[in-house]
Amino acid sequence: MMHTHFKNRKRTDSDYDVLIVGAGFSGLYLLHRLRGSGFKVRIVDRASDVGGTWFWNRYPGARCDVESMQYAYSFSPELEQEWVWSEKYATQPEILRYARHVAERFDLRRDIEFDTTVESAVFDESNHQWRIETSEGRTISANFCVMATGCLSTTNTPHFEGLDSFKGTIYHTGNWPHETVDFSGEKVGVIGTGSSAIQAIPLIAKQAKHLYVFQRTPHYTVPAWNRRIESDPDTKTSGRRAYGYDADLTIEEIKADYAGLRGRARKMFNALAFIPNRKSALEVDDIERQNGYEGFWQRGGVVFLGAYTDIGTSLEANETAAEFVREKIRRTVNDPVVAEALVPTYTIGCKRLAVDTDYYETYNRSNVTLVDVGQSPIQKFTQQGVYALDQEFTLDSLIMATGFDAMTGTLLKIDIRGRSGLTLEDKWIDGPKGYLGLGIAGFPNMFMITGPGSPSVLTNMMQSIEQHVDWIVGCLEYLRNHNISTIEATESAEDDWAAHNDAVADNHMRNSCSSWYVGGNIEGKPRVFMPYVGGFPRYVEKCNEVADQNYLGFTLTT
Ligand code: N01
Repeated sequence: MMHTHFKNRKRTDSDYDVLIVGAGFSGLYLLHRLRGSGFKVRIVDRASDVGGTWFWNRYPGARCDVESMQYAYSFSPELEQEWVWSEKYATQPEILRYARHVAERFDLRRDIEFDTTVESAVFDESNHQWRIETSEGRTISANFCVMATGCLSTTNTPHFEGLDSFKGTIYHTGNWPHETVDFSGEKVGVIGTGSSAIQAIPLIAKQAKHLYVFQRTPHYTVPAWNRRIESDPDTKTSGRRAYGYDADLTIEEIKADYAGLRGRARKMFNALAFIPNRKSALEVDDIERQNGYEGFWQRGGVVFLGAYTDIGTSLEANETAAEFVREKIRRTVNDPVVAEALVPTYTIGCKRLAVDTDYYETYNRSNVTLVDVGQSPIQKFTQQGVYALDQEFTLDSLIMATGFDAMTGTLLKIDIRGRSGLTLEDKWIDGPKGYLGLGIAGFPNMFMITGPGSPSVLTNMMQSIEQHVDWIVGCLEYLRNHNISTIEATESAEDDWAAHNDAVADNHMRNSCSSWYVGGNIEGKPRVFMPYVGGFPRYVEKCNEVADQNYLGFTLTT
């Protein structure tokens, strides 16, 4: 293919028009689109293969909590039709196979460098180029740099006294070994009870001799009711319903109108197609309310929060949903003391709602012990295990299910310097700031995909990724067509967007507890509600307006 380099009199030749950091779903699609538009593009990724989060998170039970038919690209109708998901919620190995299939199908690998970690990215004002240095000592220059680095890609291992002395094996769910790990006959400890732990615990409990779960805060989780969904080759029809969403469509029905499903999803707050209840939890009587919750519980999945319109906005309504789940926990867990320790008291949906298979049931097993460290933190590690509640728990293996330095951690690990040597670390000293989660004032020609200030993690990521990629490609084409050499968010646009973000997050239930959404899991991280909680449709409308008005809120220079 002919590459149409950016032509501008101020430019000296760069290695690439666009350097993309990250070969997850964002980077792969961006490479495909930009190459198709004639740009010279390169991806670098620290991993040895494509897949991003699905490359690293290989712990037992890892799967997506967005249904497979929706957690898939929509940009290629052929790809949509030919790929066959086997389960309602795809496992990590299946999603990774999908990412590899996409890389092969669109011949992406020839423009990706694996095992390449970006150490720094510095904007050179003399020629308007980014200079990217890798840990291997290479320098790459590019006119534009796109951070497709993912929202949950830097693991968090909290500091525990004596951890280094522990003689057993330590794992992190977010950086799991590629070989099979067998816990048979072992005493295993898990620290954390977020989404990762909730998926891993039931499976590890079946294998380990004994499992100790160290829980600081109980988490709400709803059942997945996962099942196989592929067609039955004998009858040529699935006969089985693929979806709890969208009127229980089968795979065949979805594929017959995939665009319709996507279109309906894009109109939804979280970019997921499902049929929410249009009533307030407070306008119906107790019986109707319980039935409503039960119906959504039986559908399974994160759409439970759509059981009534005001679960996210009214504390009183939220409490009715929370109490419904608390009662489920009390009825599932046999030991009332353990059940009560598993019951969360904060608003439901504040921390990300988890989706599970047999999580609460697992605490009825005789080889599982819940160690409630909510009131009294883990004291220290020893060679043999961990001290908590003034007792020593001896362990062969320890699993950190302690999450991520979300949304900003990966960007801040790279030494990013914009105009006049401004570092991103200094710019974000009081929390991340940017325009639409896409651009940052002081950092021209750099884009983020699903960055802080965009709906990202509050939506079906596939939809948000495609929307950002399409916007960035449209923008780069515009700049090329108008012979523009730099684009940079203005500080006033950034300030206005931050004020709007804060206003919508202010009274939202997602902002009513400590979570990684607000950086609450990382010591010293400024408390800012990072994703945009105004909903996907409103956000897309704003992005489109900005593009339609020749990138209003950005400064363009020739
Ligand atoms: O991480 P988390 P995660 N002592 O931050 C605990 C996505 N995801 O990897 O709540 C003791 O949620 C911490 O306790 P607390 C999804 O978006 C998706 O599980 O801070 N405990 C918490 O229990 C998800 O939200 C999928 O008090 C400590 C846990 O560690 C995000 O990734 C699957 C501690 C961390 O939970 C992150 O999930 C998996 C300490 N010092 C993940 N420090 C699906 O698609 C932390 N904890 C299904």
